[in-house]
Amino acid sequence: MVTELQEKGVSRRVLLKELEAQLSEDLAYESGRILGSMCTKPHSFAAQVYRKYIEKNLGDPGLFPASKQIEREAIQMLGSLLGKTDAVGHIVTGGTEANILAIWAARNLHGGKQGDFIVPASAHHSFDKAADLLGCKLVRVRLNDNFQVDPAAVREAISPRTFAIVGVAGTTELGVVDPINELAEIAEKRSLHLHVDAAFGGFVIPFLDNAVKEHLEFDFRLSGVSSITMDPHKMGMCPIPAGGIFFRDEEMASAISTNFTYLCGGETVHQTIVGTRSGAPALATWAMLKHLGRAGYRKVLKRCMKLTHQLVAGIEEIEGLAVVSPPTMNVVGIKSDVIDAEILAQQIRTLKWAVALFPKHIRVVVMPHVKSSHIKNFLDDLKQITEALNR
Ligand code: 0PR
Repeated sequence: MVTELQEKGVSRRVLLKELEAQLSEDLAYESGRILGSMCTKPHSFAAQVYRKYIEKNLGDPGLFPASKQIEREAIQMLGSLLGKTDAVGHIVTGGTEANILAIWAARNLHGGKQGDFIVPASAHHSFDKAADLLGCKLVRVRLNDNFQVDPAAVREAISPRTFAIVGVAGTTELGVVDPINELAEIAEKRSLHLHVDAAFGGFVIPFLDNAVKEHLEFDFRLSGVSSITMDPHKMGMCPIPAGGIFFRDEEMASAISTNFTYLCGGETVHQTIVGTRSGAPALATWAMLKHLGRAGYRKVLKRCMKLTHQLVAGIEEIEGLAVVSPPTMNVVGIKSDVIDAEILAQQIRTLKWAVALFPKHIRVVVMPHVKSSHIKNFLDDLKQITEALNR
């Protein structure tokens, strides 16, 4: 049935009731069935701030200079997590926009309009969008046995056309961290832009135990890192749309600047894809960072990691199932040597668990909305499914 716009309006009460009824078919994070998402229920305080400031428009900072200043402070706080308080950045619509902005800047800076950029085989599909939009070629290179990009493959793939390398700190499929330090060395030696996609891992790695994160260098402390994606709307627990793009310096960021003067603020600079841009996500991110502090985020992650280990231990007890690799963060790949991943996923989904399916494994992301009881119920169902399929 097609819904056409009617002549006469309908009361708020009737419409809210209708929406409530229609939306009951959506999954809710509280149900505990969402195990395959990298988003979560926004923190109640972040949601409160977001709702309150819904009209702020950072596309016209002359009207909202105070909101712009708060965005700057949020960027500085995030920059401090990434080893550079003076990184130049913006709160954007998500990891996709952030990754496109990074490749766009790298392409413009290195004059690579006919150029190519190198990404790991595990890179998120937003880089395919970037390549298509920017008219560049994307070169995917192989991973090693630990599902990290192989630096030797990156070296081999570099050509005179190459303008950038991408490394991932927290891959979409397994939460693996690439050897960013080695990529940074290559980038510096060859004068290439290194973009680190830490859309997910940016809010995880800084809050891991010191002994673990020591081996996971990924940020501006490595001098070869030029830009970083880090999304508040994933493990930052902020409302969608809140992604983060960070450049090492203004020169890089200004490679994608559009300047114009007709607005009442005079000289206006946009360094994002969108023009009109809600300020609410930036204000919610600012509030969330201040409210939780480092200790708050560490606590959230500690709980997610504890449940991740509960999940891994449970999987290892189920005959025929295994984890793809020991998880670095709260992302777990589940595989079977005897059951096809697609069939396994189908069965799991029939029991109303929402999991992600990759060619050879199922992905569970233990986000803050996941509880121990959900993991237990999921493991019980997994056991039954594998026993039935093994029979
Ligand atoms: N970089 C990495 C490493 C990602 O994992 C993702 C998204 C992005 C960039 C792009 O981020 P945006 O989706 O914010 O543009 N990773 C999730 C995924 O593909 C996105 C997602 C989130 C999917 C919630 C489903 C979902 O329910 O799994």
